[in-house]
Amino acid sequence: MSFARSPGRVNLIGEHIDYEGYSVLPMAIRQDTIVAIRKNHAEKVLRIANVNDKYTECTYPVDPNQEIDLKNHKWGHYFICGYKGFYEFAKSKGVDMGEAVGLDVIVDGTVPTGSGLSSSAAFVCSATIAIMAAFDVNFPKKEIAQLTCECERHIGTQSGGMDQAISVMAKTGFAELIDFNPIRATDVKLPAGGTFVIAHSLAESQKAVTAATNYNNRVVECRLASIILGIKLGMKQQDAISNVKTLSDVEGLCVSFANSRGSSDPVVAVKELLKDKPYTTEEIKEIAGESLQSIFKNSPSSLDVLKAAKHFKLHHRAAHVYSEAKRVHAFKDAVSSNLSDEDKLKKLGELMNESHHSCSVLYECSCPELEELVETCRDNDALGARLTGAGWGGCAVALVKEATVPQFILNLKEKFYQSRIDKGIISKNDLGLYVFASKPSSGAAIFKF
Ligand code: NG1
Repeated sequence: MSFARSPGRVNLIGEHIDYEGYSVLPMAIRQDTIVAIRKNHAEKVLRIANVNDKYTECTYPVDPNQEIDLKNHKWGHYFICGYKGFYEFAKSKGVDMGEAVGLDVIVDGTVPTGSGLSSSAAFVCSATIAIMAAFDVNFPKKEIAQLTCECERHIGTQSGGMDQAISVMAKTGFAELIDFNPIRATDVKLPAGGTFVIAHSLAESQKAVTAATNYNNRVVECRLASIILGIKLGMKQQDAISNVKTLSDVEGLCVSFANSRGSSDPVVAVKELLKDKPYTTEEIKEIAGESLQSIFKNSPSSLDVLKAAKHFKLHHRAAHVYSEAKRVHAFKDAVSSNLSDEDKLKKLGELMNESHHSCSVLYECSCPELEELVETCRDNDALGARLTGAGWGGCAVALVKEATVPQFILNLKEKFYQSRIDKGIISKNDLGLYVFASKPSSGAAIFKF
């Protein structure tokens, strides 16, 4: 029998930019998902049970090439993401897996679901690592981070890779600056005297279910924005469509354009070259010289986005991505600057507030409950507060002076949660699950018996 654990995470800054190739700055939290696994040679089936009986047992065939039924969402699908991804990766490495065998699996977890704390990545990572342990296969952490990101895409979201990277590579006591292409983690020691408090807005964010209108919609909008920027900055239509995948691919062109205007900020190009009003499908087709269905013909989840979308807010999305990417580096620079710890914390708080504003106004991934919660945090002396994770519900993270944390949490209970307790939305006894302080925790681990 083997056990694997993988933590959830809170993203401190750098929202919705990992899939555009930009660095992000999360830390692991202590809440995690644990997967117990053993081979079952008697039955050729994957049997996936959960300690919590809210999640009923799921069974799947042992075929690693099975399709995941995305139209019929089940919690066990996340295990299959790990299973499929593991086999694909093992095959690419030339590992001979022989004939598939049955697996008995039990899952337990403390990462709140639909909360922006990446319960999905914690599950996919612990599942994948548990499968590695069951088959006695090991890969380096960086490869596991990349592999688990690809695993999670089997659920139909076009994930960027932040959550799996931090879940696998986190170290106790440090947040991590995560770079992509290739994945790399740099330890970030946060200034003394500040604590991050995580608070749930109590609006559940069902990322996989709402992918076509929310998460994947933004991925598609960013791709369209980058193609149009590429074309407007001199690329041939076909080259832009074939070669430009993310806003980071055209950042150099945008910066050169900004240079010609006496700036180095790519947002200058966004402001001049992408119109402020939303684009229609026809307008984009006209500029790109190709229909959107044809541009995205190889991505079924993007085609679902096109079916659901009325228009595309390219200017706003690109302005968010480029400005948020800069804030991540400003955050890291402030941490390693010569400022006093107090001034560092003040600066980090300001950057978090700016990030929230950009997520809310430009990226439109907030919701009324998150707005109220972030406002309540700031009214109660948080140095900064912002939504964390994909948004559209889930958690906010607030930076609070360490000495005031107990009072801050009490104030949130009174000003945000009490009315929800009165309405029966949550029980008073469960409050500790919805609002808590968190220190940077450790990454994934395997235990074998
Ligand atoms: P959460 O909060 O776990 O839904 C998602 C993506 C990240 C990142 C953030 C937004 C997955 C597994 N995670 O996080 O990669 O893009 O949104 O910054 O899809």
